[in-house]
Formats: sequence, C-alpha cells, structure tokens
Amino acid sequence: MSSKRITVSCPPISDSFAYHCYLDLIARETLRHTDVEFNRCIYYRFGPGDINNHRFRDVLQNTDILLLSCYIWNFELQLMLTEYAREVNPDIFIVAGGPQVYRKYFDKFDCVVVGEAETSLEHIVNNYPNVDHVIESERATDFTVSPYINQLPSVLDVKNDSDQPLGVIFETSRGCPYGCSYCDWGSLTLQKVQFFDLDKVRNELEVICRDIQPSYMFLADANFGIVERDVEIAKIIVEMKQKYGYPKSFYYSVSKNHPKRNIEIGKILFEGGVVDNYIVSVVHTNRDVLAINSRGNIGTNKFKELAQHCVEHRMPTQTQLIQGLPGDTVDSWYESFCETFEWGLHAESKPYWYNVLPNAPMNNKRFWDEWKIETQKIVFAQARLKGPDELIDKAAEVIVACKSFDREDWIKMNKDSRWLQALHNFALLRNVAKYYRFVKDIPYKTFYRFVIDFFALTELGRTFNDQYDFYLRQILNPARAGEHTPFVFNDEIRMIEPEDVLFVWLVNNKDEFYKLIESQLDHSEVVKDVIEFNKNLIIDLEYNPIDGRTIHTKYDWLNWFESLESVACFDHVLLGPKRISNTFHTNQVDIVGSTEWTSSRILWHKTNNEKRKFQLYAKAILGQIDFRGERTQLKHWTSVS
Ligand code: B12
Ligand code: SF4
Repeated sequence: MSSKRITVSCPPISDSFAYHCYLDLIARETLRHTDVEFNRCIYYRFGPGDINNHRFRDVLQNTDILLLSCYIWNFELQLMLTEYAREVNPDIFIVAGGPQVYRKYFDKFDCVVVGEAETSLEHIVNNYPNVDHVIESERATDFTVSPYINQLPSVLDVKNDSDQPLGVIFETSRGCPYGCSYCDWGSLTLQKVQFFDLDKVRNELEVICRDIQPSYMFLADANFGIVERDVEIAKIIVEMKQKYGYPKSFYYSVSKNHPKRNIEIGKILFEGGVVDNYIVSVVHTNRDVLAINSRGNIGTNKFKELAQHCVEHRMPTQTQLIQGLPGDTVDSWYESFCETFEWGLHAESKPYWYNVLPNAPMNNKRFWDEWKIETQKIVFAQARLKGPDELIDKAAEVIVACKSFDREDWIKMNKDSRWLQALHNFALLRNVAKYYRFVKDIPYKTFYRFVIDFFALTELGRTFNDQYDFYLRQILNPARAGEHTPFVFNDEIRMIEPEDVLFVWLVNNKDEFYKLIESQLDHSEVVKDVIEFNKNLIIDLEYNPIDGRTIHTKYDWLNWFESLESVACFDHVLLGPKRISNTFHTNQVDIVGSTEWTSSRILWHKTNNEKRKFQLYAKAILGQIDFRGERTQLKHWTSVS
C-alpha cells in the first residue's frame, strides 16, 4: 500500500507578521513512525483569487488527508479551501482542529478534533475513513521530543520558500488553571498545566535561535512565570540572544499571579534586549466586573507593587484592558482606565474590544440571556491593513451592548478611551496631569474628566469627536455588519488607529490645544510653566534635529519629573519644583527602545514631500503599536544656562 500524503493548512494572521508552521511540525513529529508523506504546508494567507486561479489544485489532488488548523484569523480561508478541495479531489479526507472550529461547522469536515493534535492524529491516519466524526482527544502528557529539532529541515524549507520574516511559536507548558469566561486557550483552560521537559526546552531554544533565526518568537504558554523554573527559561532566552542575535523580538503572556517572579522575568528579558516593555494584563480594575467574567483578580496592592518595580527598572509598561465586559458601565470603564494611571502604568494602554470566541466558557445561552448580550460583527484592526485579502477573517463578533451598558454607552466608552490614550498615554498632558496629581492631589480621573468634557465643547475636540462618532455608528449599523469601515477623518482614509488620529490632530494644532488648556486650568505661573514644558516635550512634525529645540522654564521641571520617575503611584502630596529659571536644548535624533523594533531615527526633516514626511513621522512616533507612549516625547536634554 502506498503511503498517505498529508497537507497541513495553517495560514497565519498576516504574512508580514507570520507564525508560519508550528502545527505542520507537530503533525510531522507525531506521525514520524507512520507511513505518511507530507507536502509543504500552506503557511501563508490566501484569498478568493488564489482559489479561482487554482493555486492549490495540484497539491490538493496530491493529498489524501488535509489537516486544517483553524483560528479566528484563518477560518474563512479554511472553509474556502475545504470547498475547493472537495471540488478538485472528491476522495480527500478533511480533518479540522484548533480553537475556532465549532459545532455549527462540524459537518463541513470529515473529522473534527476537539483538543490536542498529538493524541489524535495517529489514530486518524491509521483508521480513516472509519473514525468518529468528532474526536475529543486525550490530554497530551509527553513533551520530551521537539518538533523544531526533529523537523528542522521542514522549518528551513518554509523559511527559504518565504520572502517574509519568520515567526515561531514556542511552548514550555500547556494548559491554564484559570477559567476567565471570555478566553479560549485552545480548550485548555481550567486544566492542569503540563510542563515540558526543561532539557527539551533548552535544546529547542538553541536550535531555534542558532539554526532557524526567527524574527519573532511567540511563547504560547498561558502564564509564563507561573513556576520558578520560568526564570531559568528567561535567562536561557537572553543567553541565546547574546550568542546568536535571535530571537529579534519575543512576546509572552505574563502569569496572573506571582508579581515578584514576573518582574524578575520581565527585567531579565527587558535588559537582555528581547522585549520592549512589560505587559500588564489588567483587563478591568473593578472587582465586580472581574467576578462576573470569572477573572480571578490580583489585589490593587499587587499591581501597585508591580508598577513600582517597573519604574525602578525603567521598564515601560503596556496595560491591556477589555472594553465591553458584561457588568461594565461608562463610569466604571472610565474609572478603571484612570485607575491604571493611579497605579503608575502610564505608557501604552491597549483597550481591546470584547471579542466573543465560539468556544469560550461565556458563549452559552444562560450567560447571554442573563446579561442580554448584543453583538455586532465588526472588522477590527481596521488600520494598517495592506490589501483586500487582509480583510478576510478580520471580522469579530464584538459585544456592543448588554444589561449594564447600551450602544450609546459603548460609543462613549470608545471616545473616553481614545482621549485618555492621546492625552495621557501619548503624553500630550501627562506631565500636567502628574503635577495636578502629586502636588494638588487631584486624581487623574477628575483631571481628565474635566479636560475631555471641556474639549467636547470646542471646535478642536468636536472635529474629532463628531467624525469618530460617525465612524462608530457606521460600524454599529446592523446593515453594515461585517463590512470593512475605514476611519475617514477630514476627508482622508486613515491608516493609523483612531487614537493616533486624535493625537496627530491635536499635535498639528498644538498651539491652539495648549492655549485652550491654559484657559481652563488655574492661571498661576507654575501651571502655565508646566503646560509650556509639556508642550515642548512633544515631538511634532516641525521638530528638526539639526536645529533641535530649546526650552526656557521658570521652574525646575526636568529634575522634578526625573525624581518622579522612580515613584509609581501617589500616596502623599509632594512639594512642587523649585523656582529656578533654566534653558535646555536638545538635538535628539534617535528614539531609543529596548529592541530594534522600537528604536528608530527622526528622518522626516530630510524630505519636503508632505505625504512622505507624515509616513516617516508615523513610523517613528506611532509605528510600533505596543510602545507608543514612550516615543512621543523628547527625552535627551542638556542645560545651557
Ligand atoms: C500566537 C497567537 C497569536 C498571534 C498570531 C499567530 C499566528 N499564527 O499568526 C497573534 C499575537 C498575532 C494573535 C492575535 C490574536 N489572537 Co491569538 N493566540 C496566539 C496563541 C498564544 C498561540 C497559538 C498557537 O499556535 N498555539 C500553540 C498550538 C500548539 O496550540 P493550539 O493552537 O491550541 O493547537 C493545539 C490544538 O488546538 C490542536 N490543533 C490545532 N490545530 C489543529 C489542526 C488539526 C487538524 C488537529 C487534529 C488539531 C489541531 O492541536 C494543537 C496542538 O495540540 C494562542 C493561545 C495558545 N496558547 O494557544 C492565542 C489564541 C489563538 N488567540 C486568540 C485570540 C482571541 C486572538 C485575537 C483575536 C486577540 C485580539 N483580541 O486581538 C488576535 C487575532 C486578531 C485577528 N483576528 O486578526 C484566542 C483564540 C482565538 C480563536 N478562536 O482562534 C487564543 C486561543 C488565546 C485566547 N485568549 O483565548 N494570536
Ligand atoms: S485569560 Fe489567561 S488566565 Fe484567563 S483563562 Fe485565559 S489563559 Fe487563563
């Protein structure tokens, strides 16, 4: 009997940010003692054009078993491929697995695996077509062999075949003991964590960094830092970076508890130049909201402690929040956002929309009925898309209303988020707000509520609010569900996120913006001076490193804010800065991040082409979406008086 031919299809989220072929390697490794041969996997994105042009005809006609690895970002593609495969090869046997396969679609496939591939594939290959339609695979327990080491030629084959940077998924454990109701960690939440053999981890890392040399390495562990040995693993990753220069960048999900260990790991990776910031998965700060969504919470003090460690190590943070959780309201969302500032998390904040995952615990009738959940199919990640193919599978089912907030509230929450990002994260008013917080004892939520409400009455603020409002209403329109709606601002489609648009709009009108602020805050000399200081820190399109920038201050702001850099959160009123007139100058040309992804040069002064100028500015100042709050301010000053 001739051996069976297998093709794995696992298109990544984007070709230019691609984690290519992990499932292909797992399948090859799991079936290494079986009489099978593999075609090169479909490791890239494709569209209807590829199907119509019969790009996959030969490979599918030469396939006995097609393995589809299904995620939110490729499911439409896999369905398209399934239909086409049956057309060109009626005998093909199609097996689907992965977190996005759900009951409604089971009949499209000959076999569906719920759970891990390692414990189901051999059975399927040896027995098909006589296998159950739905297989609930057993938990895999043996993780001593490495797909990367044993299947190295296949990875290198994909790497050579692709003209895009290679990303690899890497694991040191599987499973998560928690059960946040919005999450679907490959059906492995509320599960015992299986830890991979440490020698295997080390050897695998060596092969990945020495031989594969990935641009991105994504650790798929649910809670890195959950055990002491993760510190050791972090050190190994840094050791590899020093030895081989790879991975160029590394991404991981921080364990929910163990703040001390998490910080230790964060510091090792940050100082080792593999991560740019420390990700704090706050989700929400309100305990009731967290409880409704089964998110076991970390005490406020633990977050404050964590923020304090981050400032001491000069490690920028990235705060992850989820907007639209059942139980949330406009006020609690706004307060939650501002509370993270109180904890000392000032740089990038990422407020994600609540994306309903088909296999998440919350996706049951009881919860939906209880919370009267309403969703809308929204094409998100709307900016930075390159072409129409990128739009396929970017639609998500987003919670836009429920018992605790309606659609109008959802719009309001979005507006508040964009303003808080632009004003605080991107630092348009961060210094002024900090002065009010630490010297005048005005909480961030009070300060920003006043400012945001004030701007809503101005022409400047309304110009953004009205257009953003229009955009949000378009995406909420049931008739446009699932349609791509670009954000049009001042007659132009914007390829940056709405918060970037707001920031750029205010920066381009910065004289007016700061004048309006000055008119509203108290008119003392010191407040005027801190506003002027904050204004001068902001890098705008007019900044030119050849001439540089000179600032005159009446108060000693640079030293005062520098001393605040080691204090994360407010606990008592401080004295303001000394009144010392000073002049500072900078010719700063570099934006220095921890890795090459977040480091860049200021280059826009070298061109007179307005469009190009803006592209260079956006790339340097807004470019790395995970690190925006650290890039908008001039940081390197020398005293000239
Ligand atoms: C890496 C990653 C990403 C990368 C992209 C990776 C890529 N390939 O391009 C990035 C960071 C960009 C990303 C983004 C997002 N992600 Co993500 N991501 C992951 C992560 C950490 C690893 C995926 C992985 O490869 N795991 C390792 C493999 C081995 O595990 P596995 O996928 O579970 O596969 C096993 C089984 O499912 C099964 N299996 C899988 N395929 C097949 C096929 C066959 C034939 C068989 C038999 C078995 C089988 O066997 C495998 C091994 O046992 C997972 C979490 C996790 N640890 O799994 C989330 C995860 C996949 N992401 C998730 C989500 C929600 C998102 C976002 C929507 C988040 C957001 N709100 O922005 C976005 C997507 C936005 C979009 N639509 O454009 C969800 C699930 C989504 C879904 N249903 O597909 C996950 C599970 C995390 C979670 N919170 O619940 N993600
Ligand atoms: S969000 Fe994180 S902690 Fe919560 S269940 Fe998912 S993987 Fe586990």
